[in-house]
Amino acid sequence: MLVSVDLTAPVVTLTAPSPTVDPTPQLRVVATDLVGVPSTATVTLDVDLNNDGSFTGGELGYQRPTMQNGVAVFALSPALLAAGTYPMRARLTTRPATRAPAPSSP
Ligand SMILES: [Ca+2]
Repeated sequence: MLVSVDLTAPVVTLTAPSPTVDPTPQLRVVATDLVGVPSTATVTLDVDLNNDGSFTGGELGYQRPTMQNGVAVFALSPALLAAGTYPMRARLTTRPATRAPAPSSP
């Protein structure tokens, strides 16, 4: 038997069909937490479009699917433009995100 101890953030699991020929594959995000996932939790999907191992620019916040009761099932949108390998990750936000202002150049 596995015992998990909940000390930190909810666990977010992203499931995608791979390999697939579908440019808009159906994805599934499941968030689980011992005390329940807050109803205000939102999911942000990042897609590493150029497969360079980092998520930058437009790869961040590629899609923001709707989550209900800790589960989001959705088709990837916008569609992927070419065959390739696209690492993805899902992030869970449980409170309104606060953004630090971008550094300004002198
Ligand atoms: Ca990238």
